Amino acid sequence: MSTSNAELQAWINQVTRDCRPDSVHWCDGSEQEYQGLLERMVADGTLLKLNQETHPDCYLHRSDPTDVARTEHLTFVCTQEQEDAGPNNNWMAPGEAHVKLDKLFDGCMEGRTMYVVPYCMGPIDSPLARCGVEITDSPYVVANLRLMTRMGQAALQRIEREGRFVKGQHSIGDLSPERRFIMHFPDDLLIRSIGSGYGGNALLSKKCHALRIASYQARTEGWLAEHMLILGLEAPNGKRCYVAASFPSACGKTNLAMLRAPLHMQGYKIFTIGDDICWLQPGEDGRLWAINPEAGFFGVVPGTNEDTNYNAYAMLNRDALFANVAVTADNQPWWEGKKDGKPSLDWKGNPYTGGNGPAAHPNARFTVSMRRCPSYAEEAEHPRGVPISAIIFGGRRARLAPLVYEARDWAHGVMVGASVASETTAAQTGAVGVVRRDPMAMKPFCGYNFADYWGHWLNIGAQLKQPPKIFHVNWFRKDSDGKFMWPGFGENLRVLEWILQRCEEKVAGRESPIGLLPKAEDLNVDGLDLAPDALAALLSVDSGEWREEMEHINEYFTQYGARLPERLRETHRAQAGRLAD
Ligand code: SAT
Ligand code: MN
Repeated sequence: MSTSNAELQAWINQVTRDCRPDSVHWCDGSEQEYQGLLERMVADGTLLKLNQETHPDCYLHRSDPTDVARTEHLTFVCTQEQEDAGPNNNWMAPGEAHVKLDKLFDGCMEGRTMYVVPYCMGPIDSPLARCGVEITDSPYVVANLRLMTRMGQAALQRIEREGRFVKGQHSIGDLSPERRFIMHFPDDLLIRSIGSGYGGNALLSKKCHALRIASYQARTEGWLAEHMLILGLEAPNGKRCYVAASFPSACGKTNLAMLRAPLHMQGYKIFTIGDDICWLQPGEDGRLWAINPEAGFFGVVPGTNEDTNYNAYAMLNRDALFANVAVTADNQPWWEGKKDGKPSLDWKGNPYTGGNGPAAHPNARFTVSMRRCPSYAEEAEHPRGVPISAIIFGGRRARLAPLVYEARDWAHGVMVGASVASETTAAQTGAVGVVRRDPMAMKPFCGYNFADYWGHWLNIGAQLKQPPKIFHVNWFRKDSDGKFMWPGFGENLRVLEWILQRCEEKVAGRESPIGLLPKAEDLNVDGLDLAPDALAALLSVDSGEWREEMEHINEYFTQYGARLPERLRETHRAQAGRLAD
């Protein structure tokens, strides 16, 4: 096969010459092609068939044990000037990066098939959607892309019509962490990734394209590429509004996006539009419109059950690809938090003894098409997207941050987002539970200098006649015994209810130096088993601790030097002042 797009054809010819695959396969995105890939992978052991009676069309992939999470220290943004990548990114000069990568890619596909995968991020006819092509030697990556993106013929046609696309060159190489790099060349709309077959490192459409390259592109084109879920919230009166919410990896975006109303809040319904990435653009009507560029979910498996995420659990018994879960004696997938069955083999395929760490890897993942989600919303296919009423920022913080508060205005909201901190999780290689600054949950994903990114956020806000209200939430506050103070999961709907009421101006808030908090009587806690005083603690602002926090935020902002927008500096100063009063 070939393409009428000369740039694409030339690039494919070049990569073929360099990587020297045995054959080249252009992916058309058909069901037949998908089934063929699965069969081939079952035959060579890349995939294991799970119990087809209990889990039809479900498969398990066991990663190389050194390749189970994103590797941020091997991820680079290669702009001409280091300053443009900013202190928030690892940087390498493009020339140096290409020399390194050329060596690693040289002949790396010998004996393998090279797949050419055209894909579209967003509904195929959406003006907000953008296309890309991933070249990979991993059939496992291709199968994941088929579930996660609109991939194949239609995407290629759009590329041929438009002429513009992001290039992603990927090889699993030899899977060695010593020869692993995930490099971005935003000026050339190019990604080159080698040595990993894991999600965010290898499914280049996701974090590499839809966040790092897209955020860079969005800055010049006047939109935002964000690490956010999108949900539709339908109130008992039938009115629907849309919320975009940003949390770091493995902090519950998928759970919130698919939340099922608990018994006492049956009038409410949540519809899922996206669980990880959101592209936002000011509309002609002065509102902020959002699309989900993806077509599937790549979610954390451990902890998922009927209670924590009813809808996700319901998706996991058909047409799902699992990575790094354990299996039961009758070959069903098993993970920590699953309520039935018991593990027979752990995620590495060794007999599970109980003494050797968890049975499933804590970052074990599922890949499943969005259409399999019971709460999936048709609006996910609307070319113009959905209008956003509220933006939520959040992190995982045992202390300090209240359950929920509302920013005073857009600029203050940008400061709230820019100051987010969160404890690290198993989604990235390295220590778990360390608090780090993770502005807008984009620390690992912003493709350019954060200072410029915050400036861009401020500019976008200035264009909105009806900007969304901005909130901050923290489901993860702990008491002095280390126990979570808030039940989380489905009960988070209570907080969404308050947010909705604030958007509709149905309730007033309580002023505090950091923003508006709910009045205790406005947050529905009926039937909740909260410890005495827990609600007051969850909704309290400790001025002393917050004064310290403002110092830390100031130190963090100082790294960005003169590039930090003055407006952000002022907003910080004003809040520090309110805390001092
Ligand atoms: O591997 S991914 O980057 O796609 C998942 C995550 O860490 O958010
Ligand atoms: Mn994510």
